[in-house]
Amino acid sequence: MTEEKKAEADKPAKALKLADPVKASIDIATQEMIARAQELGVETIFDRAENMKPCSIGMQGICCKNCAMGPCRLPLPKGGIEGEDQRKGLCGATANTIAARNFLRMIAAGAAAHSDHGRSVAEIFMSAARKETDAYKIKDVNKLLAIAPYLGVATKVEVDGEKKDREVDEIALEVAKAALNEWGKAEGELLYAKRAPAPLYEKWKKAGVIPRNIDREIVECMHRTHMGVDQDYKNLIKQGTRTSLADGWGGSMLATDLQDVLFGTPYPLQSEANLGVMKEDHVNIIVHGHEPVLSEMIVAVVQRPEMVEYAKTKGAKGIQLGGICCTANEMLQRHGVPPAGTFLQQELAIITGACDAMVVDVQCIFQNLANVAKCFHTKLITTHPIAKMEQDNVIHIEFDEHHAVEDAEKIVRMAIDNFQNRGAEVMIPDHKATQIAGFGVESIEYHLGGTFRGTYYTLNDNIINGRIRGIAGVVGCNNARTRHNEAHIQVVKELIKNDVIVLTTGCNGIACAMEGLLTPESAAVYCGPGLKEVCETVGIPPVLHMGSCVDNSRILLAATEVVKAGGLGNDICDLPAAGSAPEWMSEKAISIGHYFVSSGVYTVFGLHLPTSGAPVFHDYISKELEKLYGGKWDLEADPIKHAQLMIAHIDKKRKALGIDKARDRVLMSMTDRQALEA
Ligand code: SF4
Ligand code: MSK
Repeated sequence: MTEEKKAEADKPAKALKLADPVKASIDIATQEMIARAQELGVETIFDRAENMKPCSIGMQGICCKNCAMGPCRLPLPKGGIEGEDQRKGLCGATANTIAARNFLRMIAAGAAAHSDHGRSVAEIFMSAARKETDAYKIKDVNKLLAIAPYLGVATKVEVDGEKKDREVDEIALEVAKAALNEWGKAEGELLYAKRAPAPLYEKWKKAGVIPRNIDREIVECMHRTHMGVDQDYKNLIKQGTRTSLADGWGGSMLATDLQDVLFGTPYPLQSEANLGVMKEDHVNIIVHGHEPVLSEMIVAVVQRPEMVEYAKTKGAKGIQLGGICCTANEMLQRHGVPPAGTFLQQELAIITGACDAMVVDVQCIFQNLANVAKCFHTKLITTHPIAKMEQDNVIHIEFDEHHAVEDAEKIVRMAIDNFQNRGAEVMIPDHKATQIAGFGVESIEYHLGGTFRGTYYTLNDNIINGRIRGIAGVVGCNNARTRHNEAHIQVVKELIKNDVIVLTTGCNGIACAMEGLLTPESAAVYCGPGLKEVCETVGIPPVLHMGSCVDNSRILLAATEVVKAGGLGNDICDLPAAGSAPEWMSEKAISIGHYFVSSGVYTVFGLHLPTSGAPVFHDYISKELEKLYGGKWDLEADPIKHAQLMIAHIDKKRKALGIDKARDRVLMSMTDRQALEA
């Protein structure tokens, strides 16, 4: 070791920097809990973000580690270079090829996560259809009958020249088989692709991007991005399109549909949100992750009188269930279970000292949860065979649909038994907000429909007459590189202020709930006059929570219904609509963003995109793709400018539809009206 290195090694270790709670989050409960964690000496993601900065080359998408000759990093040299072709990896891969390959791998991982979730649900659906389990049954027969035709399953049978209803059990079994087949069939195309508006389906057909089966598209992404295979960024992203469509119109849509059939289609209900939903005198169980299959059983078990009694024998007043991330959203929309927070609040739920068990399944789960749980009495329970943790304080109770109720009982009893082990350091922030959640394609039709029957015509009418300026899908994660929830809330408030109705999912939905934007009353405070009038007349919030990450498929179908209702063009890209993920972090967000774009939606991401180091590829996805599918990517980190870009796009579409003048309507007084009637 040189003298210099020795001196460096002998220096006392630097103290880790701590996050400033107010700079880290706009949410008071979160600020309080970050401060609490620091007081207790428990490190959180907010502190880690202060001490480790991201790699700027990776951030721009121009680091390739697809073979052992790399990683090859291709930053633009200071002062620039003479020609783009001077930037090459060892094999000659250009920045565009590398960024496109990385982008494709993100889409593949995101699509895999959503679709594997869908596959798990389809497998349980099959068990239910075969009656191999008592825990799961067909709950929503209407939804089953609604989706069966899209999977090629007849709901009627001809007997003696007469059409008769088929047995539900028979239909369920065929739906289960047809659905599972979508992951690996040898021939044909994704059946749900035909649920898209016909012109969009034709665009996909012409471009050759209709998915063949879900798994195949993901596998092909991995093959094409292996060293020395596909080297043309346009051809690479074509496969990215096909894979993302296999996610949005495939794995995710199947997950949503089959969950609705098994657990019930969501309808609006009241609940609360934020860490304040936890109760000091109750056993608190937090479910976290994405797959609702075990949590559905936990919801049922905690409501049993004998469980509540058991909790009382341990000194608790009852059992309080809460959630984090999208398992929370799944439980919220069907049962009203309140989310205790977004992605960035998962450690904080344990730091309250009142979390008796945190039950995790798959996706978005910090490995550091185990380290935080070690500092408290919390039982951290992994439940999925594909998602274990290495730390020895983590308990693994593997979920099996054949013993689903028993698994849930074991977990709930463990949490109850743990109530007595709480330390003195309980601190639950006193902040929560009321929300109305549980919207979907069906309930929008019902709530915004006519007096006597559900329809999308009334929604379309309000868009055409300009009361509603347009529709925005604002979705996605938190990202510790930016102030928690700030961009989510600013983007959404700017949109509704300008009469744009917002459809939300994922952590954006939870963030909006925490901010009080998911109540009909919020319309009077935050909306422009047109949207306010609609919300007050119909009694809906200006921000409609549509569920979890896989439920972004509900947004695709809602947009399709708007097209079908007429008067706003023939395709999704004709609609005055835009998409947004202001604080994205997950590979799933890239897959979602890309299937929105490929379905005709102008989609703006916040923070940064991993394409900025490859300007030609970046231009291709943010300009040229629009010619193929009608949608395109955009990037804007500033939340207000971000929302304004979406509004400008909405106005452009209104103009193209010839409905831009409707916004100039004069609001008539009663005297004016009487004069007209006379
Ligand atoms: Fe470098 Fe090419 Fe290997 Fe990538 S595939 S690491 S660019 S040599
Ligand atoms: S949970 S993917 S942080 S939205 Fe679906 Fe939130 Fe993003 Fe996970």
